[in-house]
Amino acid sequence: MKPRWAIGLTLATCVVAASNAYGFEEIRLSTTTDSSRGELAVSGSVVVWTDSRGLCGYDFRTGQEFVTSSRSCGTLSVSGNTVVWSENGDIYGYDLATHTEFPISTSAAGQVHPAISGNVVVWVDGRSDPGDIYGYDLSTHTAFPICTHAGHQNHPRISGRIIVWQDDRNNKMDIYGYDLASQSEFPICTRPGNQQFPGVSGDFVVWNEQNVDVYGYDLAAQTEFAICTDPAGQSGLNIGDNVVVWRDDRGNGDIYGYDLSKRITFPICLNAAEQTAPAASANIAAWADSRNGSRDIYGAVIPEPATLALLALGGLAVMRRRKRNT
Ligand SMILES: [Ca+2]
Ligand SMILES: [Ca+2]
Repeated sequence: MKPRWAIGLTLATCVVAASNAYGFEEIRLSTTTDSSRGELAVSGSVVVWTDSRGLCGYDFRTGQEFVTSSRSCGTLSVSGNTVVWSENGDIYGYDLATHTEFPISTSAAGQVHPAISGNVVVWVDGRSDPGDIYGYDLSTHTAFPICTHAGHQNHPRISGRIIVWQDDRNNKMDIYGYDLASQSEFPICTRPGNQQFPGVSGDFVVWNEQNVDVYGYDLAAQTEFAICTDPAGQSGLNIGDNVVVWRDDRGNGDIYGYDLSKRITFPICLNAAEQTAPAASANIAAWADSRNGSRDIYGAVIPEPATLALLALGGLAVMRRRKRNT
């Protein structure tokens, strides 16, 4: 069941005349003119990013931006109240509720690209070879190896007990996974070509195919499916709950989404400026946006899946009109 704020915001989005032509009310989340850096991340109602002030965020429940005391930098990940990031080859965390920063892994080798789900943090670790996957349980304060196979394992993501990453052990990029419950590794996609930058949410694994398309795999049904194969490039994909988002080059650097429950694609932001680095949860999409000159953070409330189906039709009509006019 969705939290009450989400229902209220969804209704508001339906009632208020949407500020873009395909149903999403775009909101500027960052108030500084300093350019943001790296990626952004979403968990529930909260969007976090890093800019010159340090770790910043916006909570859709309060409609307020917040600036923390943390100096966090670069690529970050958030789950509940915990934000994690890599800094000078170490992994740190920040608790948004207690406003405290804490180290997670500071071993001599380099640790980069952290991701978090619940109490488990995973990252790329260089202590044995160019890239292995390690994890840390915040509740038991224990670190553990996840994949130390020869070859380069990179870009780990985690959802619950499932960890996924890209792996070049077969001399090309494949997607592998690990189940924390059974402590077993398994291949997800090892076919020819490069599969990279995976994401995972529940039973769904998604990845970038050959640097241009988006594919998914249902771990429960053990079936693969195409999410977006438009001839233009798709990149920077991210997944949160049932929503996949990516940057799409079919227009002018836009943000698109895909609802895994309804299996529908919908445009989120087609603004003429460049949009990049999207992230999402069930209710929220956020991205970096250059419409004001600086790299600002924008976001939008994602309507219920049933409403999305109608909006997708409207959005497709907008795209067709745009195509006719060019
Ligand atoms: Ca390795
Ligand atoms: Ca654009």
